[in-house]
Amino acid sequence: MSNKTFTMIKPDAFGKGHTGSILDLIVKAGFRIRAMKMTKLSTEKAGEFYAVHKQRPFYGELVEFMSSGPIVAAVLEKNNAVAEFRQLIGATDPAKADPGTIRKLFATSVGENSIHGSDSDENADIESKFFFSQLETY
Ligand code: 3AN
Repeated sequence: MSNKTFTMIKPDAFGKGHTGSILDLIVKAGFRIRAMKMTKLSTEKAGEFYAVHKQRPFYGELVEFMSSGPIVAAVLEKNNAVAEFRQLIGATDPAKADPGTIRKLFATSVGENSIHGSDSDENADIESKFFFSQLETY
C-alpha cells in the first residue's frame, strides 16, 4: 500500500469552472498536494497516457476529449491514497457514483467524467512521472 496517487481534473470540469470546488473537496478529504500543474495535452500525449485503452472502442473519443481543453494534473498524498481517492471520485459512470462523490457532483457522462484517479500504486507512479519530474514533486 502506497500513500500517493495521481489525478487529473479533466477538460469538462475545468471548462465549467469546477477546478476550485474539486480541489477544495480533495484537500478537505485529507489529501496533501505534492505536485500540481495546469496544462493542455496534445492528441499524441493523450494517446500515450491512455495507451492501455488502445483496443477499447472509446479510445479515439477519449483521446479527443482529453486533448480538447486544459486539465489540472496533480500528485496527492494520503494513507491508502489510491483506494481512498477512488472512493472520493466515485464510479466511472457518474450515474452509478455514490452521492457526494466528485463524479456524482460534477460529471455528466461516462466519457466526460470530470476527474481521473490512478487504479493502482504502480500506475500512480507511472502516471505521476508522465507529468512531473523529481524537481517538481515535493
Ligand atoms: P476510471 O477512470 O474510473 O479508472 P477506466 O480506467 O475504465 O475508468 O476508463 C478510463 C477512462 O476512459 C474513463 N475515465 C472515461 O473517461 C473513459 N471511458 C471509460 N469507459 C468509457 C465508455 N464506455 N465510453 C466512453 N469513455 C469511457
